[in-house]
Order: sequence, then structure tokens, then C-alpha cells
Amino acid sequence: MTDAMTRFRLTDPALAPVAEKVLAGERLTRDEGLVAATTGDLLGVGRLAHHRRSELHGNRTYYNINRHLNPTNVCVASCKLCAFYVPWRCKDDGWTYTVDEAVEVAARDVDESVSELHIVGGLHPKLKVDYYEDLFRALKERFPWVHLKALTMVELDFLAGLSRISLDDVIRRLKAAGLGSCPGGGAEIFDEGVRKQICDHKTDGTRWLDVARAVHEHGLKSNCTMLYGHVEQVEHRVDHLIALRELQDETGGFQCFIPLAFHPENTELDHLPPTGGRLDLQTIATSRLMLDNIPHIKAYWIMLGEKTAQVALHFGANDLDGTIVDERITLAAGGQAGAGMARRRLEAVIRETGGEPVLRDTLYRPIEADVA
Ligand code: V47
Repeated sequence: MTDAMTRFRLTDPALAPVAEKVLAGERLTRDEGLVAATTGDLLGVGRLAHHRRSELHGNRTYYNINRHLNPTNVCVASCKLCAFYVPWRCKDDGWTYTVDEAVEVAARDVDESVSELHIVGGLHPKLKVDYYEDLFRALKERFPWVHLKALTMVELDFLAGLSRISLDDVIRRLKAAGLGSCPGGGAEIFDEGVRKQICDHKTDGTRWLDVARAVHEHGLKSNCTMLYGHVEQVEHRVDHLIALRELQDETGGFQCFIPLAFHPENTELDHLPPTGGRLDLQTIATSRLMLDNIPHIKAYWIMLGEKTAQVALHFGANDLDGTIVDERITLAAGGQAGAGMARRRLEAVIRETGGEPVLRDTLYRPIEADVA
């Protein structure tokens, strides 16, 4: 029994070298990541991840007051993992807002307390870069205090192709129009074999990383994600984390990593079971341990559910995301957690775990003002 094993009350000797490295602040290897992701000692790996989380953030637990806006759910990609999209030219249940309509939809829920609009949608074959420029300008004019966290790497890549301009021009133009940062969606699992099975018509893993690099080179921060609990194997998850870690070494542009629990309902993969608590928590913990250079790990309560998200705050996560109000992607796939949560409730959820709630803006700066 090593000192580290005793200190973290580990029951799996394979975790001993991982624990030594955690104590020394050293980077874990791929093999050590695999041990963290597969050990039977779930509570042990959770304690290691919580140790890292506490070193980085103490018991500070971040949340924000945000709103989601999905300008369209029409999408040409037809990803098997997705229940949100409708195919192009399908009349049923699809929406595509004009710029004015999108601003009015946002206006239903945005007031002075809201600091962020999270804007993502389908790959619509008629919405070129000028649509998003007009949209961002109109939103900034109406809500100048709101940060626009908009468009995944997949959407930016699609816009460049559709608009027949370079990716650099897309980013430059959207930044000039008010884009503040980018969300982390669309990364799924980078492995090409897995991508073929769950999202074969969209931006591949290498390109996703290249687009993120370009976003960071333009001085914008972004988040990153990993969709787990479908057809992937544990090796795919660990390799995905390492690919993100390597890019972060280069650019430092990722603020936050969000493991996304796959929701199968209403998708073409609805024969798969939903994720269980063990996979959810072990994935959060492994992420915290492997991603030594990404400051924040988000337990996205909409996908994890309130209770698992609370436990995740003791397994390496230090952020819960936000108030949201109108979330449609998880809801379409059978999400049970709801589509929004009041600020006071989010704070209570954090406090119940022993955490200190920190209201933040999109760039993780604490917001002091009491905006109720
Ligand atoms: O890109 C799609 C995933 C993502 C399903 O950056 C699904 O702060 C589970 O990226 N089951 C959108 N997941 C969500 C996302 C996100 C959410 C919150 C915060 C941030 C951030 C980013 O959700 C998609 C895709 O990867 N997704 N369908 C599904 N059935």
C-alpha cells in the first residue's frame, strides 16, 4: 500500500501510479487514462479527480445566466446521433427564423440578468455567412450587454464551404459582427470509425480540431465536448481527450470541457440504452485527470440530470452551465432534466453539494452584481 493509496483510500493497486502523478501534478499517459476510465474503484478515481478540482478551484462552482437560441433545426447532415434536426425540404416540425424572428424569439427570455446567448443550429443549405452576420449584429444592437457564444466548429466549417469563402474570412467577419466565443459541440468522438457510425456526413475529427485552432488563432476562446455512451469504446474516449489536450498545449484556447451523455430517444440509435451513473461519473473524473491544461470541466445538468450533476461536482467538475430556459437538443432526444432552471435553484443545487456558487460570464469572470 503506497502513501498515495492510503491517502485517497484506493482499493485498486493499478490506480497507485495515477495517484502519485496526481499528487506530483504530473501529466497522465494514455495507459493511465485507460486505468482511470476502467478501474472498478469508482470512488477512488472520483477522489483523485476531486483533489485536482479542489487544487484548481477550491469549492468554487461556476454557473451562468444564459439562454439558448436555435435559429434553425433544418440540417443537411442527418447525424444518427441527433433527434433535433429535420432534413432539408421536409415540411414537418422544422423552423428557420428570419433575423427579425430570431431576435424576437430571444427577446421573450432575455433581460438584463442574462449574460450569454448560446446559439447553435442545423446546417441549413440557404443560411450563408451574411445571415449570421446580420443576426449577430441585430442581437448585439438589441442586447448589447449579452455575449454571443455561437456556432460550433462544424457550423463554421459548413459556412465556409457554403459561402465559398475561407474559414479565416468566416471567423473574421463573424467576429466583427459580434461573435464573442464558440461553444464546444459537434466534436462527438474524433475516431473516424466511430464517426462513420454516428455522424458520417459532417466535419471529420481532424478538421474539427483545425477549425478550433483557427478560432483560437483569431483570439476567440471556445469550449470543447465529447459525446459518450453510444458505440464508442473506452480507447476512443481517452484518445479524444488526448487530442484535445494536445491542441490545448498549442493554443490555450479551450476554456471548458463538457462530456455529453448520449441520449438515444428519437434518434436512429434508439436501440442503445441511455448512459448510467457510473459511466457519467467515471467519464467526468477521467476528463478532469487527463485534461490537465483545460481549466474548467462542466457537468451539464440538462444532460446529466440535476442529481448526477451534483455528484459530478465531487468527481472533478466545477461548473454546471446555466439557467438556459429553452433547451431543445436534449429535450428532442428524451432528456428528462427539463429545459431551464431558475438562478436561485441552481445556487441551491450547488450549495447542497458544499460548493460555493460563483455567477460567471462566458469567459469565467465572476459577476459581482446582484442581478437576481
Ligand atoms: O453538438 C446531439 C450533442 C451537442 C445528442 O460549449 C447530443 O458551453 C446527447 O455542445 N444526445 C450540443 N448529445 C450541446 C453542446 C453544448 C451544450 C452545453 C454547453 C456547451 C458549451 C455546449 O449535443 C451537439 C452534439 O454533440 N448532441 N444530439 C443526443 N441525442
